[in-house]
Amino acid sequence: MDIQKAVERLERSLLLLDRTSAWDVIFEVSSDTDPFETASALVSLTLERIGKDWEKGNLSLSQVYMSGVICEELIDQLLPPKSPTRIDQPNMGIAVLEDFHVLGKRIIFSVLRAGGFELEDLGHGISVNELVAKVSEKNIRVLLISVLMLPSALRVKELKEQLIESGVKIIVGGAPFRFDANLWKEVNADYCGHNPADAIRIVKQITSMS
Ligand code: B12
Repeated sequence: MDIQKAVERLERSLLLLDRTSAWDVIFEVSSDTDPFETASALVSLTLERIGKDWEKGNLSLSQVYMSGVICEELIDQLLPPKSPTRIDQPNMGIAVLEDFHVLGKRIIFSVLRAGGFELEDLGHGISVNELVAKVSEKNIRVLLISVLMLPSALRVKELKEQLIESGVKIIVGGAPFRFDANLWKEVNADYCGHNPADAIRIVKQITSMS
């Protein structure tokens, strides 16, 4: 199916709160070769479009909210199961720093676990100090950070400063890093990814180096 048409159809279904037709679009798209990857990309593109329309004042926040809720339900039904084959790796964790946009973290968490990686879900809406405490308590060596708001993205710099001595590697992802391609370097992150495939590639790279 043409992805642009699928985005338009999914957007219409979400704004009408029509779960059945939203599911139909996802189902048709996910019959391709990599079902979860295609469906999560479709959800990201559609929510991004809805976010832009909200920014222009064409939609209300409640419409964005309900679209997010329905997408969470759809993604939950599609999430790949944890792989029984485990990979030898350093301790890893994932969190949404400060903000409450949880969908991206949920996708990255499941995709990595489906790929055989073990990682701790360190939560969302978490402050820099709380996260540093959790990282030390659980001896995390690779930390994945998902943020959707610019102020949260900027806090990564402070996080890195507090973790620099322990040598924890930070991988960042989420909308602010897509909007500004240099932001990850400005906040001193070690790596930046834009989708689940990037997350797997970067984690494999770090694992092969350790
Ligand atoms: C849905 C949504 C909401 C929902 C969230 C529902 C939920 N349960 O998560 C609700 C309605 C609650 C919401 C609230 C708000 N939102 Co909002 N929201 C969005 C929207 C439209 C989509 C986000 C989303 O879920 N996308 C789908 C997921 C799957 O995509 P994703 O998170 O980007 O993740 C993918 C990749 O980025 C990547 N990825 C993500 N994390 C990571 C991490 C790693 C390590 C890697 C490798 C990859 C990776 O992989 C994922 C899968 O492909 C965005 C628009 C946008 N362009 O993103 C605005 C947006 C993020 N929101 C915004 C704002 C301003 C708000 C509010 C402040 C609004 C308000 N006035 O109250 C609040 C703040 C809430 C808070 N404190 O966190 C702004 C942020 C602007 C900015 N510059 O900071 C945006 C960009 C909209 C806009 N264009 O202005 N929001």
